[in-house]
Amino acid sequence: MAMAQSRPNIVYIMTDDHTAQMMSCYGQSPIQTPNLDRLAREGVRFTNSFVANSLSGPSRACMLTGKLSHKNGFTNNEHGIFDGSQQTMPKLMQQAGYQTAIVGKWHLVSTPTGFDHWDILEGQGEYYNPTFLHQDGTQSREQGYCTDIITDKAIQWMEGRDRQKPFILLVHHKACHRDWLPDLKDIHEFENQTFPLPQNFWDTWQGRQAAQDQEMSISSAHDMDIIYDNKIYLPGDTSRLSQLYLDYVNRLSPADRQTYFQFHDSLSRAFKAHPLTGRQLTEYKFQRYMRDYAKVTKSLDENVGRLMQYLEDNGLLDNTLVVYTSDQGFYMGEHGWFDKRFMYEESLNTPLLMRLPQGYARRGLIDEMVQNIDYAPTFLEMAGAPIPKDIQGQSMVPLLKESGKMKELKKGNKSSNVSIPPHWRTAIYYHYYEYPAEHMVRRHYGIRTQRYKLIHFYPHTTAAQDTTGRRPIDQWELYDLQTDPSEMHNRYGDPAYRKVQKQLHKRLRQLQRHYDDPIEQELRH
Ligand code: SGN
Ligand code: CA
Repeated sequence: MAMAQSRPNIVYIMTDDHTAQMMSCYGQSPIQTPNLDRLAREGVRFTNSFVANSLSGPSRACMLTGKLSHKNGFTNNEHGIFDGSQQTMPKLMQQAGYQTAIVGKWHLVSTPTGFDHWDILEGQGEYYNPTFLHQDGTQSREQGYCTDIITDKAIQWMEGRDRQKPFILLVHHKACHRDWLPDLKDIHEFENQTFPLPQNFWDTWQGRQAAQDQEMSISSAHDMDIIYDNKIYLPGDTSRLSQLYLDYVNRLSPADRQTYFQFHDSLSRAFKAHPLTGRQLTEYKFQRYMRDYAKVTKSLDENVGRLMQYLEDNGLLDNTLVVYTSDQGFYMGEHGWFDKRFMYEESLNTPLLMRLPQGYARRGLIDEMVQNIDYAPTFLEMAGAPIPKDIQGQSMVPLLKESGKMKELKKGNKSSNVSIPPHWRTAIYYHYYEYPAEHMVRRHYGIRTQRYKLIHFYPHTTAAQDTTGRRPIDQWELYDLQTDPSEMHNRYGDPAYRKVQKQLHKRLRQLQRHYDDPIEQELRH
């Protein structure tokens, strides 16, 4: 019993596609996220938090297993089915005496394993009156807005839990995933705000072939659809995605539908009265995109506040690790894009905040490079459970125990016996697989160090076998993040970077060997 009380609870909140550029605690954000800011203020904020494969299912599989995609088997959303019979963090937490639960987005096709309780969205899930799949095999359409419902379910489960045991609860939101449908109470928010264009919004992707070939551009009518994505729709309109758009909105009750269309019809009429073209149209789409995303984020922030309030009111805050992260970052117009997938900064990064339980003294910023394969070993160590040898991530516990004051001490006094991890990683490995697929981002792998990034976009088949009708791409890219943080200048082959390039190739090979990724050998054959 003493053990049960001393071990912390874990509330892991993971959103979908919420990016650091849209969180005020990360600076530069055009919107305020006061509840997330509070988490950052009272806890720690990671400045170098990365995913291993910037896509929903793969990212979730990395988190659940502590292993990279080629080891956990879930490399992409479109052809994968998560093998739930494998070792996972929730199963190991159960063995360690924790109660385990997940509510919200699951997105791994197979049924969750290792959870005492689960209640999940079907596939991507819906914003309005979403359908949930329950543990007893039934499903039901729930009434309300998905971010509120997922929070309600999280609170309900905590209310009914076994209070003799510590718990780990995964709260997986759908927000802020496409197509960014707001809670109706927020439908008029941000309408007077004009969002600044990122400085590389009009990027023409010179020297970057894969970037030229993507289908995630705000400017493209095919990639960002004016009806489906921007909700410029009047009855009688038909477009590629209008039916899908209506399917989602028509989940609202007739009264709510009226509220929704009252607002959107007037927008649509105004747009159609003065049709835009060219850059004006692209900028208009950008503003609509930003406003919708901001509305969805507002409700997310409020619901995080609600969950925190519950923990506080129930005396749980002091002995609970609260994690806030996303399944990946997202482009908010950088390079002219929405979506993710690329190994460029905005989608390789994922926000990470933690409010730490008693006994974990670190506060403020943590600059060490962490990755989503690190959650599993971190939670296991906190639970006092052994970390199996085949887990590829590193426990963040040593980073969380150290206090800022101790760090200062150590700087000035090398002999101090403060526990800063001496061998923390200085580079991360990335591998993205989903091509050919929606948004047409080529397969690639790469390494990111503190200053540089080396990426290899590789053809998924030989040129002769490529059935997509597109040119096969086999291109290396190198970025100097210090002089070119927006990754506009591919330095690969530049004589000024010859030495750096050679070194990065070597370190990349080392990482591939270390993580046992067979891709390089495969490409040679
Ligand atoms: C859906 C979206 C895509 C998105 C993928 C993957 N299209 O297919 O824009 O890239 O999900 O996102 S949508 O029209 O269905 O919204 S992920 O976060 O789940 O990996
Ligand atoms: Ca996602």
